[in-house]
Amino acid sequence: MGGVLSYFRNLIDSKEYRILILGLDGAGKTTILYKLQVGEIVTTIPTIGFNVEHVQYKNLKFQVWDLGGQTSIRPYWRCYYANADAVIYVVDSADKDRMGVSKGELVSMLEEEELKDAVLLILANKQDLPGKMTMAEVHKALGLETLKNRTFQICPTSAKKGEGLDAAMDWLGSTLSTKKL
Ligand SMILES: Nc1nc2c(ncn2[C@@H]2O[C@H](COP(=O)(O)OP(=O)(O)OP(=O)(O)O)[C@@H](O)[C@H]2O)c(=O)[nH]1
Ligand SMILES: [Mg+2]
Repeated sequence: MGGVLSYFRNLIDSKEYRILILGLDGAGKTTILYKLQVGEIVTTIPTIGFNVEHVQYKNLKFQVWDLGGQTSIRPYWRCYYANADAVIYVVDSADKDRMGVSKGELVSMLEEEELKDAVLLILANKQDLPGKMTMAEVHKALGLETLKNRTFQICPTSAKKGEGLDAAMDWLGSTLSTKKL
């Protein structure tokens, strides 16, 4: 029996999950993508278009799409929604002035039919910066208490220091694997 179970588990785990990284410009999406892929902080420039990389995290495989977050590029996010298993939504926790804009983009993204089954991981990034909002403050500012019918988690991270990403990815990995069983 254990053999049969592990056979199916391996089959499921060999699936490559399609993940989108979204969020406003400068939130840290590209930094996070390459921290996950190569384990290092790379020097980034604003993303015009997208980066896509294969990421192996523990025993899971992800195809990760990092989309540019500038205002003029955001309308193109929806071109990538189809078949997304999860969205990683990145927030700059120190960018208090634009928290409302970030909330607006999050809310309209979540209204999209193509994303109705996608798991949502919110990263309250840049926790290393002075004056940053705490995870609880970001939770409130984004109105997450009103989210319904959505599997989601919010995690504090500092991509720069490499803090919090492992815990966040552990949650995403186990949530996606469980969902498929
Ligand atoms: N202090 C601090 N800086 C960070 C962190 N994560 C990213 N940054 C910096 O924030 C800046 C923007 O990071 P990017 O990863 O390019 O941001 P992005 O979300 O990809 O931005 P767009 O491509 O324009 O959408 C860079 O200078 C990063 O080094 C963090 O956790 N803490
Ligand atoms: Mg980028």
